[in-house]
Amino acid sequence: MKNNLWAKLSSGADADKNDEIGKRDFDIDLFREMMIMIGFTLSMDMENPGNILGDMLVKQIGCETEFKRNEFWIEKQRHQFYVWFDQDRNGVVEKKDFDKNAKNILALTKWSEGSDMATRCNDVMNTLWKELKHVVDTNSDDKVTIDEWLDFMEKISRQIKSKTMEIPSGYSGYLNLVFDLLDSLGYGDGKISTKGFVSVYRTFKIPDDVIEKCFKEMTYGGRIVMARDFWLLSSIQFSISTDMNSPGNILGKMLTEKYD
Ligand SMILES: [Ca+2]
Ligand SMILES: [Ca+2]
Ligand SMILES: [Ca+2]
Repeated sequence: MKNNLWAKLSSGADADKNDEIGKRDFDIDLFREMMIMIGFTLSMDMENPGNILGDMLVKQIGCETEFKRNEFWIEKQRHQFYVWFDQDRNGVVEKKDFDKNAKNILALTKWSEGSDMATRCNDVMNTLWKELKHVVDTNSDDKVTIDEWLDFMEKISRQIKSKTMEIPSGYSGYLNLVFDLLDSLGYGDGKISTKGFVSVYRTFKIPDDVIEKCFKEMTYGGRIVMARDFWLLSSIQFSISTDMNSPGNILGKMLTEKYD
């Protein structure tokens, strides 16, 4: 992924100063992630002249190649399907799984039934289910199989890549909801804390120290605040990036038990 521009920029980096970052090539990776983040933020306002630069950078850095499934991508999506979405563990995803998912989120966050957040949580789950069913339940049996799920995520990944990080609305609503879930545990202050991050991923039986280490690495040793934009960026990387050092893939490695 490093082209001449990045090679030039990284040649000035002083490796001796980066000991605490360990194996990560700190300067160039941080710079690249920051650029993607700026491009992503700016791309929300297409009228902004600065967006042309952001758009160009995002295309150059993240979206320059066509999306292709690989083994790691399939493994991440299988995790999403079987652990996050197939709540009753019967091997297919149905409306009732989405209902259960919403209930679990309400129980974890203590958003009370009828509150704005609880209403949004239920709306997001209903919308995502409808979108999923509409896009990939081709045999219309109200069940989504793992193969149908992989098709859905591939369509999303292709759309994000071809349209410069434009996320389909149902999936975008879901990613934002997960941010609100992670943000609200600890303090609902617009950023994900280590505590919030640990309390969600602990439910997947991942040891606390592993989750803490992963979060620290994702946030470049705590240098980047995990605010909404950075979470969305990480989630997009989880879906499309082939860069194994990107925050989204660090998360992917943790979820698929490849992280140590
Ligand atoms: Ca199920
Ligand atoms: Ca089906
Ligand atoms: Ca928070």
